[in-house]
Amino acid sequence: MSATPVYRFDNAIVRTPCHWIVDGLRAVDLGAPDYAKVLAEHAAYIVALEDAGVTVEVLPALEAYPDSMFVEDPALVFHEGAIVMRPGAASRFGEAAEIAPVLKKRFSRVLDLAAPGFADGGDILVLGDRVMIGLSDRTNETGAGALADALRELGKNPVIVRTPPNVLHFKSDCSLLDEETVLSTRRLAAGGVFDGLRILFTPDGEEGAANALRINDRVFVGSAFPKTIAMLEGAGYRVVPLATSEIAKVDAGLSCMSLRWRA
Ligand code: CIR
Repeated sequence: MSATPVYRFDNAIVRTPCHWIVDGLRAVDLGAPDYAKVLAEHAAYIVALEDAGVTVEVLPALEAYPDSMFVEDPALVFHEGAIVMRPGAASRFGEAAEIAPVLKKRFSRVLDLAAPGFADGGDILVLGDRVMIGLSDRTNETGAGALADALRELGKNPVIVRTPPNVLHFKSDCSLLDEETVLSTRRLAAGGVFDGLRILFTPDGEEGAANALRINDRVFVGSAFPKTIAMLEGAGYRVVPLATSEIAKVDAGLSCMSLRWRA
């Protein structure tokens, strides 16, 4: 385990949602998100980060990239440095070049994921002793291999795992709760990826709650998931419920909206 818990953060970067989020990528069309409501969810998320002791830099909206508010995907950040990713969706690929100069201002070490593979930050789960890279429709074998090399350069211990079919990102279905515990759907954990860790399973019908976010002494959880909230509170976690119903329409949850690190 690391000396400082991996969920200890004092800095974050977020990006203001652009108007074209209404055209954001989605696997199933449940209707377009309402822009004003997306802005409200995003604003509440920033307040929650600040309340948790995190200093938040808010980047301007990028109207050319509908999904650009989900800054977790084009980059990966650590205390030791940052990696500019190669997003696996064609409409999102250019987001990496937009975030790169921001990272160069904030980190002394910025590595570029080597071409030609692809990898999205949403497929990366950082644990205390290893960094899981989930293969998915957005992260291919070549990208995962290049990312493993970059992670080793930063002193990390990468492990390549599989995301089940029809799950957008590895972290759509799991999150870290503490260095011994993950929150996971049953379908993701069924492959044995979390063997050796304590697993709290999302209650049936609340699989969407799995993309929670541990920040310092609290866990952000979607407010539409009361059974998960009760389960986590019962297990002793301090839960901060946050509205995610609009961003859920474009397959997003609570980790996607920020890059977080300990400076
Ligand atoms: C996409 O499909 O790329 C966006 N609509 C949602 C991205 C969610 N990001 C994440 O889970 N890290």
